Amino acid sequence: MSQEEYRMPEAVSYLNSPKGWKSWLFTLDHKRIGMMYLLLTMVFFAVGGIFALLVRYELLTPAPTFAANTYNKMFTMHGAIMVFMFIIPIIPAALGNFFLPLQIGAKDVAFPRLNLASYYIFIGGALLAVLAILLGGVDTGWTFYTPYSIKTATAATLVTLGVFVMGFSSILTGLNFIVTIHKLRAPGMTFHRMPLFLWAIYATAIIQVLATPVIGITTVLLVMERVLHIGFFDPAIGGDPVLFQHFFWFYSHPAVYIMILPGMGIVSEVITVFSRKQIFGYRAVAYSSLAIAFISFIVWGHHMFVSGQSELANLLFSLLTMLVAIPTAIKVVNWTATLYRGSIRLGTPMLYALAFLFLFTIGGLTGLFLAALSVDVHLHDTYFVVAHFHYVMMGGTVMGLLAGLHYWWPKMFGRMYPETWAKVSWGFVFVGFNVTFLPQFMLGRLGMPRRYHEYAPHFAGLNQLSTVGSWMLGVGFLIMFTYFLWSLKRGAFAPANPWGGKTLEWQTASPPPTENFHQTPTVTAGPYEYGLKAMGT
Ligand code: HEM
Ligand SMILES: [Cu+2]
Repeated sequence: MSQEEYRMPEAVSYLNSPKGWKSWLFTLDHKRIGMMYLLLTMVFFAVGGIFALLVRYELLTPAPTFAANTYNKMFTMHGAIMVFMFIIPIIPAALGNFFLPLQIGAKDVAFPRLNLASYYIFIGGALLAVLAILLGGVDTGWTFYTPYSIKTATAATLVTLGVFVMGFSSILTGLNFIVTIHKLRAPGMTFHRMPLFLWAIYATAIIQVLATPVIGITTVLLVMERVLHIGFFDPAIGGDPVLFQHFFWFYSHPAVYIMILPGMGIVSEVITVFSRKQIFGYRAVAYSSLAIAFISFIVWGHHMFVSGQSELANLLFSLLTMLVAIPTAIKVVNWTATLYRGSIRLGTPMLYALAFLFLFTIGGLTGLFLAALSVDVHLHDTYFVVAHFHYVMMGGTVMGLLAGLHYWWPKMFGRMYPETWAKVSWGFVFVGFNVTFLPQFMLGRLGMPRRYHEYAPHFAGLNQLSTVGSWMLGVGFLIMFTYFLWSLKRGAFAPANPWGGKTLEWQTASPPPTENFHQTPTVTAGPYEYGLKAMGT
């Protein structure tokens, strides 16, 4: 197996060969496509972040600052952009695209042209959404609940069409990944030698393929109702608004696992490599991804406990929801057991992985509160729910993403980032996150509803704390943006394997050549065999 320890500055890699912007826009290289996804989704993260800061600014004081309509648009654009244009696509489409072929020892994904097409389909859908923002935005909330979403005069048609189009990108990417994993693994790379990131990507891809069509159909029905006045959801013309909620959550609950599973996959990689120890319970961690994917399809009704669905449905959905805690806890316990007596290095990727472990656990446990029927009646539509899903989506997925971004940055760009600044930024992000969202649990428990632009004066203190936290988060991300940018030009050249990883992406140069490996690697051991006869390093 070729082993290029140090890259010379002038070395040829996927980044500089071939040259020219056209070679990027029409590339079939999974690494370049992944990189283009990364750039785009990061831009959306920034835009969504600005809307978040505006929302928190409104809530700094109990009295209104912006008009109610403006506020409605701000939280809708924040939620819709973050969910559909950032957190659902980013890990699979950017990091998954980049690292799936590398980690199985392949030259590319199974269908490179389809991969590029998926990217442009995503851009097409995103453009529709951006157009909607330019035309004044949408005010329905990211959930587009009927009957309001049928009546609103804002650009709901465009946004839902955008979601429809972006859905195709997600489905096709999932399909591509499933086929790639089945067909293109290097000799010796059995399923049980696959890195856990790929098990997570595989489980995610199954959800992408099976669940996304449902949101596609739902948005089409909504648009048909808005444009052609066919009564699907509006009771005034014979429709059923609760039906919309069923359709919406039948996709959107599995979608929360499209968000979290890839983050869990990254955490499995990082915790193992930074503990220099075999992962505890490899198969349990791998299969629990599939179990989570399966269970995610049968719990959607937990978003609808107070919608008037039958008591029996409530009972069953409550019970089924609690089941998710089992495979989830299996993962958390196995990660913790991996840390036990490991030789732990607290590099930035590990700090983010530990943040994930801590924050995601809080998010998951508060999910169980919400899954308990009597408790949810009190907490539904309060800030408690907002805090819960930010602990899982930001405390979980975003921390996992940042772990992955720091872990793989040297591989992707061939440069190191400045470790001290990365740790400073981590401090701001971690503390800022908790200052922003911990008070929201308390606000919710005290009864503060979500989506209101003015509130009772006795909620002011906790809200101010939360807004200050959002500024700390902003500072943390600005520092991160700055050192990443700096590193692209000035960072030290990265060795092929800076962290001592055992998976295949570390066995090729940093950044990798276009064809990934000069010779197809042959795999003779599992991905984390520290202390045993190692693969390479
Ligand atoms: C241990 C696992 C989890 C359980 C038991 C759980 C349970 C729940 C329940 C019962 C609700 C509904 C609360 C209500 O509206 O009254 C809820 C809301 C939500 N959860 Fe979770 N959850 C879990 C994990 C996750 C994960 C991993 C994510 C995302 C990565 C997530 C994202 C959300 C979102 C986005 C909402 C609210 C959506 C909205 O109304 O805008 N949850 N969760
Ligand atoms: Cu759910």
